[in-house]
Amino acid sequence: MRCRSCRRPGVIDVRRHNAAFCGDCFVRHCQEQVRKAISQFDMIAAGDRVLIAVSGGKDSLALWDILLDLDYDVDGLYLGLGIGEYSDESGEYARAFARRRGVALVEIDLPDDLGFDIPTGARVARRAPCSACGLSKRHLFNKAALDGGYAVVATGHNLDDEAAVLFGNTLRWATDYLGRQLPVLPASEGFVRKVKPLVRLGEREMAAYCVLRGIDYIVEECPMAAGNKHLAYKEALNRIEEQSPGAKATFYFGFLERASQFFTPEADADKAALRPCDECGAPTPGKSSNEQTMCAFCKLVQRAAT
Ligand code: Q46
Ligand code: ZN
Repeated sequence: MRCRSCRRPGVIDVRRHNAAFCGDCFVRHCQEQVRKAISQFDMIAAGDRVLIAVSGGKDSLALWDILLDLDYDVDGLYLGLGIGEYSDESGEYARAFARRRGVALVEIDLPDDLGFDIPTGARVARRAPCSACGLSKRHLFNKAALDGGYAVVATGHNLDDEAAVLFGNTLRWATDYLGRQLPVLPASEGFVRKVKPLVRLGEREMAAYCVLRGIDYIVEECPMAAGNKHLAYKEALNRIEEQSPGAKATFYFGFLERASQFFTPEADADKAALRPCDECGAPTPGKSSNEQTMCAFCKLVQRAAT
């Protein structure tokens, strides 16, 4: 197995590209894939300040590293979820990376700053933990970006994540979600732009990138993930990929090229119907009458406080 670019001995093969790479060329390959994704989907414009949501895991730290090396102006945002040791440890990895690269890390701690943790918040709001968590992340990442004057929020969702989410949404024909499943969600009233620059790279590639670059990250999965459907979809797609290398990329990019436009009108209509939350001002599905409009995040905070 020789490196596709320089013919030195390869250290990783990427079956999807039918290619192997040495360490240096693999790091360049990852940078190139991120650069291509950014330009293909117009993710970040010159001068944009970027806030990257870092979890302490391999994907977000690798993406932060790559964006810094590509000379983007990018600060990190770490959200402490209050999930026991998992959160304590993942925060340490995010802080260690920021120290090592000498970059800024904004921190929000759910228990300290908002008075609840994900396990408790989910229980009192009668939501699944990942649903309460996803809701909190979406709300707080957007708010932190608006408050800090950032143009873009970047997340470390990779090709495996996006293919698994697409698979789940397709199985349920969740047309509203399908209309929003894009690598870029443009800015609109009350929302900053959201981008996923890792869509051209898989999970295994991000783990290899971190090893080659000496980036320490939390290896354990979040304990709340056990048994969730997302993992089952990932496993199913991994088995398909094993048989047909490239199947995930064909599935995901084929959707973007040939199918996503059929679902965007529904998502656009949903967006047009949003009204500001009476509590925090964030756009939320509004009521037609004079009833109070409260966003799902404010409801979660309210329930968790009682
Ligand atoms: S952190 Fe949050 Fe994930 Fe943990 S509670 Fe679920 S959504 S699994 S990416
Ligand atoms: Zn609100």
